[in-house]
Amino acid sequence: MTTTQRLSNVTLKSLPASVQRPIYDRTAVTPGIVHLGIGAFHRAHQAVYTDTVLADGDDRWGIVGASLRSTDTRDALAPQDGLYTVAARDGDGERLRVVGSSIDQLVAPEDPEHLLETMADPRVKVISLTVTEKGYCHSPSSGDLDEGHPDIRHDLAMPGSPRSAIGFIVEAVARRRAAGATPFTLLSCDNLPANGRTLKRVVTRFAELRDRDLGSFVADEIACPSTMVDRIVPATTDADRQTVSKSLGLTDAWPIMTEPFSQWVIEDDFPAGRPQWEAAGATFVSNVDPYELMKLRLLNGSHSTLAYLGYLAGHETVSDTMSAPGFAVLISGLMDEEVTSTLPQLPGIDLSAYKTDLMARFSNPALRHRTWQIAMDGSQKIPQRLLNTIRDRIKAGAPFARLALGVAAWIRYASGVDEKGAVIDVRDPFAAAMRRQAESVTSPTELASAFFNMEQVFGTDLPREQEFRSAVEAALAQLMRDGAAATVTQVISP
Ligand code: CS2
Repeated sequence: MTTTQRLSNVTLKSLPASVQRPIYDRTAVTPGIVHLGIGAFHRAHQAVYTDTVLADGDDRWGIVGASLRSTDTRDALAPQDGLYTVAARDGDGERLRVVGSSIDQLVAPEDPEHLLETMADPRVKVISLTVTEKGYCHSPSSGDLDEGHPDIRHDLAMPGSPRSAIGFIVEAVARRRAAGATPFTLLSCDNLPANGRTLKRVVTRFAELRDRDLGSFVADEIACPSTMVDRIVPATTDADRQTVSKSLGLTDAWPIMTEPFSQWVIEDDFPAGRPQWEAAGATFVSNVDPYELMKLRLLNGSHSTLAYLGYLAGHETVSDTMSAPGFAVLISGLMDEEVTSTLPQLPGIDLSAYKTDLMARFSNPALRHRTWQIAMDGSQKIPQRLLNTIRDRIKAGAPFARLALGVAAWIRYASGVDEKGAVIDVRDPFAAAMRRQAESVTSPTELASAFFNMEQVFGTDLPREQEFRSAVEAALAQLMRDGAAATVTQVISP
């Protein structure tokens, strides 16, 4: 048992001088942002930018965070007055920063009314979200609200005590509207294509299903700027808790592990006002789409490919995978030969430097980023990370063998049994259905066909493309015959 004191407002002053900490008066900070989904990613990203804004003297932007399910984050942070450490690590060492922007932590299912009241507070100008892809209750291939989703049906039946982020947002909009308060801005910080527009589409549809007028109000009055968010944030382990607490000389129940790199590109559309996040390094633009495509296709597309193939080849982390034979060549080939030509030109962005940085970030030896963690929720991720790129390649009449291998590796992984015959703990909203499909087939071609029938993932267009079917089937057959490690070393430039 540890005998050190807990990190808190009172113990802050005992931190070693090397640890950056909030130097502003936290008691003067008022709530300006409600963030839905206060997981590790939010705490390593938006909360850090906002901490800088508060340190610059604008105390209107305290973050009230809400977890939509579990009590873990609140249980860890509340005894620490919301303080926690961000540890940025690479081969050169570690920098610790205690972040103070989280001023309250709520657990939505414990008291939905309290969260709704907070969202309706006129001082709150921004509702931001990191609820992961599946939190949007939409079809990943079409971007439309999934009206049959159990949480959506629940929230339509009981709008005053919602479960989903979408239900909370629309009820809060309705309450502010009834009270004549200015509407807030909705800020999606998830890895979805056109995340702001996708959010707007699902909330507008949900509001319409509640009542026509409310639907028009959301469509006309609620700004939903899109954002591109980037920072690699592996899950915290008990060993991380111990080493960080030791460096602090105080116990931090939930430090966040990350890399030094951080990027945030945001569309500047905040009618109710916003924090000066540019002071913390964010970039404001009029259209985020090209940045988002670049990041989703190069970073996330490579990440998912590394995760499925790396896991199947027996590697625990992304950096282990990157140092195994063939993987770095495969990933740089995927980025240079198959993804880059699908990206629009971005003035001021040097794509070669971006890709070189990505290779270094994936290889960061200090980040133990598990392939299993990235492999989660593939059905929600594959469309924007790999399939849309493949669509563009098909349109251009260009080859896409490496992208097809990434898709095949996902199918192989999601079928639920690894190369040694052991069960894979597949975490995905469709896990059970995918497992059943895999069990009912006998050949790679049948397995691929069974997956192609998932319209929410592949849409109706891709399964009709013979070129697509053949490329994925061939890669899947090879993976099942030779295994992932050997397949990776055999992929050559087409
Ligand atoms: C990762 C991302 O878990 C995953 O699916 O690909 O979380 C990735 O680390 C971030 O998008 C980096 O910004």
